[in-house]
Amino acid sequence: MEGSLYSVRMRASKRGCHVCGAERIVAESEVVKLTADLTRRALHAGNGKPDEVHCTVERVAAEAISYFRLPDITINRVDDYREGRDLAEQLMVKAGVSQAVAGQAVSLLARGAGPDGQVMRGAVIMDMASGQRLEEVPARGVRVSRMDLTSNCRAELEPLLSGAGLGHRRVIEALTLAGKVMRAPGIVAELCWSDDPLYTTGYVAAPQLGYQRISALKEPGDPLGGRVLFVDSRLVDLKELVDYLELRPVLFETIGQILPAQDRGTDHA
Ligand code: WAQ
Ligand code: MG
Repeated sequence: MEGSLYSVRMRASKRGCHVCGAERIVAESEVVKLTADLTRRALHAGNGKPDEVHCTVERVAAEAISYFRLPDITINRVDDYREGRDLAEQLMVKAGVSQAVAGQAVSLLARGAGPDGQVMRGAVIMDMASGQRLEEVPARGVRVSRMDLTSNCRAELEPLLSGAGLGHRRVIEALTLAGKVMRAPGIVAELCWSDDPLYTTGYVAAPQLGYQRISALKEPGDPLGGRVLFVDSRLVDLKELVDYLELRPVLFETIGQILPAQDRGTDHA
């Protein structure tokens, strides 16, 4: 990418509750179209018409950008969300999260991690051993921002994802976010599923496991979702971590692999 790059962030809310958001880094020539596209997306979000939409455009200093490779994607097919949640727990444990904390994180997202069981705007930060929540403001959480693919990387990845049946915009966005999270100091794993009532797929991502997509992590119609980032708080300076997640610009310039689908459901065992 040449010329100036801009971080474009959108967030939409309704009566103070998060409705949707997005974060991109694009060339100056794309900024106007992108802000229009993201505003349109916000106004047509599946979970309620927002009464506020904010778009923020900020120039990114080229020297500040880190360039990385995207994580590999593994597709896990499960028969229902219960199996999905079991698998998610197994994967979190493999990544170093204690069994009890993995279960606690799943329950937290299932009942709504924000105050009064609402959806949070950002992610929970959770200690992998004690389950203690470390984010400062529980309604907001930590919003991972300032990450995207280079235009070449996007052009290479999009047809591959579409060919694998993964053409939904949520896949690329989640993969990019998980990619940035996995490079963060002290992160051991991430758990995520959408707050979109119709989008039931989620994932566990971890440095050693890559992006482990799980076909169902909630029931259709469920409006709750969220993200939990697990850290080893003995190794982490929280301020350094949050600064990296929110502020440090990251671009992915190389795609990862898309690994063959695995049937994890008991019907297929
Ligand atoms: N930083 C931190 N947390 C975020 C961010 C962010 N930038 N964006 C969303 N969240 C949190 C917030 O609590 C949302 O309610 C929750 O995550 C879900 O966000 O098929 O679409 O945008 O491979 O609804 C994953 C599977 C889809 C994709 C996730 O999340 C696939 C998704 P959503
Ligand atoms: Mg959403």
